[in-house]
Amino acid sequence: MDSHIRIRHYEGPAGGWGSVQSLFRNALRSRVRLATIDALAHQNKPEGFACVSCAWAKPARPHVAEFCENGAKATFWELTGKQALPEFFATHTVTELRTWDDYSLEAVGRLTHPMRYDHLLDIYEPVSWDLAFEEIGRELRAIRAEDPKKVVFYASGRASLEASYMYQLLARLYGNNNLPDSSNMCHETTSVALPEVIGQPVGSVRLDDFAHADAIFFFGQNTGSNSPRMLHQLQEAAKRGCVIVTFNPLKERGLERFTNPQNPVEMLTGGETKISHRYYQVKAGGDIAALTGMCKALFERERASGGILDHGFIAEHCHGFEDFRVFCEEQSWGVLEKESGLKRTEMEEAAEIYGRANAVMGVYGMGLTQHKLGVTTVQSLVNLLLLRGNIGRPGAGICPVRGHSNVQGQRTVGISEKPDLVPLDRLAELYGFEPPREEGLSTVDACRGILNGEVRAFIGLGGNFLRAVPETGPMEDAWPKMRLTVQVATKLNRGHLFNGDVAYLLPCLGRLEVDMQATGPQTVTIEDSTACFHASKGRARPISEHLLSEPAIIAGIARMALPENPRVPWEEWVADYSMVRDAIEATWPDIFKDFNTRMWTPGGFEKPLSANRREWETKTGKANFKVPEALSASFDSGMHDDVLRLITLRSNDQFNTTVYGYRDRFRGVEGTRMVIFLNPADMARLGVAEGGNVRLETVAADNVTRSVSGLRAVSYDIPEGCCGAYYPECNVLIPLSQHAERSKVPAAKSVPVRLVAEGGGLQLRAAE
Ligand SMILES: Nc1nc2c(c(=O)[nH]1)N[C@H]1C(S)=C(S)[C@@H](COP(=O)(O)OP(=O)(O)OC[C@H]3O[C@@H](n4cnc5c(=O)[nH]c(N)nc54)[C@H](O)[C@@H]3O)O[C@H]1N2
Ligand SMILES: Nc1nc2c(c(=O)[nH]1)N[C@H]1C(S)=C(S)[C@@H](COP(=O)(O)OP(=O)(O)OC[C@H]3O[C@@H](n4cnc5c(=O)[nH]c(N)nc54)[C@H](O)[C@@H]3O)O[C@H]1N2
Ligand SMILES: [Mo]
Repeated sequence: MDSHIRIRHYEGPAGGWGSVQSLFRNALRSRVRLATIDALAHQNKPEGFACVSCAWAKPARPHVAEFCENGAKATFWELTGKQALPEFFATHTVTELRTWDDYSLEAVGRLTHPMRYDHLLDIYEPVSWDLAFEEIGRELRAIRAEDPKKVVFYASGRASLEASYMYQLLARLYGNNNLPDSSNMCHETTSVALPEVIGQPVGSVRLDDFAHADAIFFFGQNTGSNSPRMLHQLQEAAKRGCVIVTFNPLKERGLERFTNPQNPVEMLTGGETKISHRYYQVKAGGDIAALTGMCKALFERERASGGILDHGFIAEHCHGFEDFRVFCEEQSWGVLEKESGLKRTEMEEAAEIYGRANAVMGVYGMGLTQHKLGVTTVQSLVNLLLLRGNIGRPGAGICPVRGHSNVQGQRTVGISEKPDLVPLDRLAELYGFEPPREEGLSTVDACRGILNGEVRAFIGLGGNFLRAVPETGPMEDAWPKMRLTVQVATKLNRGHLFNGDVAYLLPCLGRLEVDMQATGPQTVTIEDSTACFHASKGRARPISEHLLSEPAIIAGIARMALPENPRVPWEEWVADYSMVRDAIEATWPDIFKDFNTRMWTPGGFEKPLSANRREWETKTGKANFKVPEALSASFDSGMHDDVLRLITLRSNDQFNTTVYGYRDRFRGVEGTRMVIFLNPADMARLGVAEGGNVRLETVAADNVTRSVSGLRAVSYDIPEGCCGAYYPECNVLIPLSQHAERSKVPAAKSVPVRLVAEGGGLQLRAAE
């Protein structure tokens, strides 16, 4: 094996000294600015700034240091002193940069100047903001005259409520609803599933509920890596006697044990809290079966001894109960065991824990949403909660854990391709125009449009669209056929290396930096995973004097691309963001009443949630039980022994396509991301040795070859028939057609693949 690559089992807990060491390494590598220390002290504090990492709730009474290992890494990454200056771009062609990996590209440092791509020289060259806006405006006007539906306005879930509101208005004034955002690859499944069954598109759990839950059921959410601040609430809950039950194919350290790095006693004594009391290694895509099994067990217990179901709640509040009961009773344990990968006794045991707990929360993440039947899976979890009235009372509820720090908020303020979710009449009235009513392009549809040449321009407000989407091979080939591509970003990424005829890379302020405008320093707002809104104020000096804020860039494009509209005060909005908040309040008066005052509420101010009042804004006016249409959420039928279900995963050292380093401490992998986690029995069966090189090939009916070579085999505690490898390296394997049926979220958590032995270091064992 190469000398820098190490694979070993990590024995420590999540948090603890490992997390402190990891932080120091990252701080050194990022060459952070001095402002970082000040920044960390104000992270997630009232009067401070909202972390740019995950969307987890920010408590009213924060810990002394209300940040986690990964939140601090995100702060270091943004406040790096390193710069990607024009001289850097002058000496590296874009073609050369395409040979760099994701880590090296972002590690160059913060973007400092607006840049325009020169096709002849194959380099990015500095350009003035005025010229940039002028040309982008001219190009957009030309396409608009042809057909305004040919432009996509993508947003990654980080931009503030203010920037997001302005961005959706730009798209609608331009003439389309083509507003996909990262949520289309993420919790869109939630936004489709929850309104049908509980009448609201977001979760019902608030932070306070963690103090009242008797049991918390986790499905497909990797807290230790992806929302580590939640470990504080979990640790407190576990110490109080709350039972935590996890359903996850992989043994994830952050869901097993935790040492609070902010607790000196725990750090010195090596004290750790066991997080999960039960850990069920469900098959990828097996949750519908597991949940059905639990419900079946509950019905059996109810019949035997009674006292299990909340009959009063079901009679008063629910619809579809009888059909659901019959469905569960009809399923055979044999089939449920096969589809879930769990034993009947395990499903019965989980049901018993559920049945004994007074208040239960269902928490979930990408392990449920990124499947063919993701919507059904989320609704199956709601079925379980409804049986005992676990929605709309303290300590209970459904808790989708969102990703990007403002992804939920972007949807709230109108970034959506679905016109039904947006008060278009209100926008029409406020701004005196006729908004487009036709459904816009989701991420998957935008990819289709780019592949078939219908989409002519792509504007990206943050993110790394081309790297985060499925089918990256053909997507990279098709991308340059667009006329115009514009990327608003803080750091260079691979998505910036594929360019349309006219292409711009526009650098913006990060949320941690002072945003100085005509009326003074500005504050922005975000919404967290528990539907609370917070103010966020940057404190660090901007890395470059040439940066503009996201609102300023949006306004700059809008003023040049759109006809004059005196009712849309782009310039005044940029000068004073409180005026954008007034506009948001005018658009959604119920949600954002007194926005400019309430945004300072410690812990955030709450968005009203109807399900918490047990008012069900569904078609039936009730909370709906849903009978699943199938028991497997995956694309493959599970019929062929040599087809594995590939889970594409995040490491502890990345934030989506941003790779901070090559150390996945919790999974014991160092020095490389090109690994595949396999069950030892599958390795033996398929003749693959530890550390051997393998190639993965997608199994799909369309005859397209999709493969990734040079992955090293690592034996791991994962169910037979499932394997894991990192995102975004493996996105080439995901066919665009394999997405969640109703939400169109790419099915990144069970890609049917075949494993092919490669030469070079592979020690084949004779197949038994
Ligand atoms: N440090 C860090 N923080 C992040 C991010 C990051 O990349 N790095 N990304 C942010 C974003 S945008 C998001 S959306 C969230 C993502 O956070 P998560 O929702 O935690 O997403 P993943 O890490 O992709 O996968 C979650 C878990 O699902 C499990 N899983 C896979 N398939 C199944 C299945 O079929 N059933 C079950 N029950 N489990 C399954 C996997 O083993 C994994 O542990 O985190 C956010 N926070
Ligand atoms: N195979 C597979 N694919 C997946 C997933 C998976 O689990 N498996 N997960 C999916 C999920 S959940 C998500 S959310 C998407 C993520 O998709 P995206 O949100 O598009 O991608 P990110 O990697 O978060 O974007 C990183 C880039 O954002 C830019 N950036 C950072 N901060 C700022 C800022 O403040 N302003 C601006 N303008 N730009 C900024 C930087 O240039 C950085 O390079 O990927 C999805 N793709
Ligand atoms: Mo996400």
